[in-house]
Amino acid sequence: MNLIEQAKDLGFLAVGFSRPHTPLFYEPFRAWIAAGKHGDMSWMANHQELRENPAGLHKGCRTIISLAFPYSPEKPLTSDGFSVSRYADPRETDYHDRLRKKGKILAGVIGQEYPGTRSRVCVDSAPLLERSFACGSGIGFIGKNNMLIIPGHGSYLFLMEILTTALICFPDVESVKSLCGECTRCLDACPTGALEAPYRVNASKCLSYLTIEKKDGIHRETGRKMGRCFFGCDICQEACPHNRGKESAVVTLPAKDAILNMQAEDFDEAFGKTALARAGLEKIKGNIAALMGNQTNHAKLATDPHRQTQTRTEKI
Ligand code: B12
Ligand code: SF4
Ligand code: SF4
Repeated sequence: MNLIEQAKDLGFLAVGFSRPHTPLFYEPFRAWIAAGKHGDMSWMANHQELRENPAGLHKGCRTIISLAFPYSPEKPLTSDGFSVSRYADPRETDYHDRLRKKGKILAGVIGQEYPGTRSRVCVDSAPLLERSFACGSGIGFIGKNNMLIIPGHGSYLFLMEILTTALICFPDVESVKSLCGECTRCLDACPTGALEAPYRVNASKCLSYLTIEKKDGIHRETGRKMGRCFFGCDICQEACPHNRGKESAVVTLPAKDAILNMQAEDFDEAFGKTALARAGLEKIKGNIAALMGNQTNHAKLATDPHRQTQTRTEKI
């Protein structure tokens, strides 16, 4: 089986190729950082030279392969109607681990097709502008909500890249035309105004950032805008016509009070291997408290040993 056949066999939706040049949207990225739109995610401002010149991430890199992998469009619900983002499906192990395993299989295929070459798999783990490369490789377009959208599938997908020293030949890339047109549904739907303009997310206002990445708790004012979702946010994707017809939901979580009463061991046992572990139990409890109209306990959050986000680093 060749690389593309094997990728499809492993469940990938699309495969695209680029050379390791400056990413398509590097300048808007730089402006985004300069304007401080990355909130407390100081790691986003690091390694700008590598984001500009991704060849530095993998010595001798000659091809970047962008791959898109779908996740379930079913919204995960608690038994009493609260929810988390679809990407954090508690039935699945964290996508970083799942995709990395698949990526390694594909790297093996490349090694067989191009003996003597080396490949590196990246899933959300390196200073690499993944959406820019996916868009530049012709697998989809970037919507005004910033999401990489594949026509006919939508945006409920993860991105992964394989950086390889193999000089893979590919035809001239045909870019996918934007299908946003005059639509502004995502901007209109965003409850916090984080989508300040088309293609411009102010991360520090984004519920995904506030409920997962931000170290401090959430203020009551923001809590009111969270609806019933206590981890991540899918609102600008739910509003998008390219995800239409994917509004189903499934109960995969215990009731809210059961989560609030969990001890660290219970959480580790139930969700330790899922994407929910990134925020940690205390952050999740704080998020629930915030959407219920209570203030978060900041002191407790800062010392939660189960929270993974405080030391996030990107591998270079
Ligand atoms: C930091 C980060 C976040 C931050 C900041 C979000 C953001 N929009 O930047 C926070 C925590 C808020 C976040 C939230 C989410 N994230 Co996130 N995140 C990342 C990460 C690590 C870096 C993104 C980045 O570089 N941001 C900086 C901005 C400026 O760059 P950008 O997002 O690539 O946006 C580009 C476009 O705006 C474009 N652009 C600028 N001007 C213009 C003009 C035109 C005309 C066009 C076409 C494009 C364009 O240029 C930008 C720079 O390349 C990536 C993984 C990676 N290494 O790329 C995942 C990633 C982007 N996230 C992902 C996901 C799934 C999410 C959430 C859906 C999770 C959730 N449900 O809660 C939300 C979506 C929020 C949103 N609407 O963007 C996926 C996206 C998959 C997809 N289909 O696009 C990624 C790729 C992770 C992965 N490997 O799958 N995320
Ligand atoms: S993820 Fe939610 S808060 Fe963030 S930009 Fe989209 S709608 Fe707004
Ligand atoms: S909601 Fe409309 S404007 Fe926003 S990404 Fe989807 S098609 Fe584009």
